[in-house]
Amino acid sequence: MSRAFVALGSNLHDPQNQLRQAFDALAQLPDTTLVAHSSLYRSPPMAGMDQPEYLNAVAALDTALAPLALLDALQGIENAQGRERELRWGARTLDLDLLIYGDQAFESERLTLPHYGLAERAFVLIPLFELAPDLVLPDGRQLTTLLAQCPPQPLFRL
Ligand code: A4P
Ligand code: MG
Repeated sequence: MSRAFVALGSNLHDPQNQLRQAFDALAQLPDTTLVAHSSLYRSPPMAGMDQPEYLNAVAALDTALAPLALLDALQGIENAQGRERELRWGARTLDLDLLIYGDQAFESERLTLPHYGLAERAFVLIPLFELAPDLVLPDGRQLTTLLAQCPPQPLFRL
């Protein structure tokens, strides 16, 4: 079993319901336990894009699925909740990003671990801190250090 962290984001079609549905779907993945999920957080879209506000959260999983199998499963949940891929960074019903998988650092066309945006995104770091305040990344950086260095962003806990 490996401990994995998944970032959830939604800014279309009732985001709160999208995230609740996604927690249920994560809990039903094969060979996987949903250990915990964070509070939900509201924030404006990154980079001042003209889109509705986002709701974000992070989930902790214990899983026996290999990283690429877990990514397949996450994309299956996105698709089941009506995700359409048009624009990069476009508005979406549900985005599931695999943030961390155990202590693995991994780079391929389909999967980069840890997730490339982790360190710059308060809407990822703060809910992750709720679940794992002592987390250390595979490269040895501490979550608390990333949080201290993250540019300030508006974020409201529901
Ligand atoms: N991929 C590579 N590594 C990973 C990983 N660790 N986890 C590949 C998940 N996917 C990974 O993702 C594009 C490709 O990344 C996938 O095919 C996968 O093989 P996608 O989900 O299809 O497309 P995307 O979501 O548009 O791209 P991306 O890079 O996930 O978008 P971002 O960077 O997550 O930005 N503002 C706020 N406030 N909150 C948000 O949640 N989200 C975005 C999306 C923009 N602005 C936001 C938020
Ligand atoms: Mg994504």
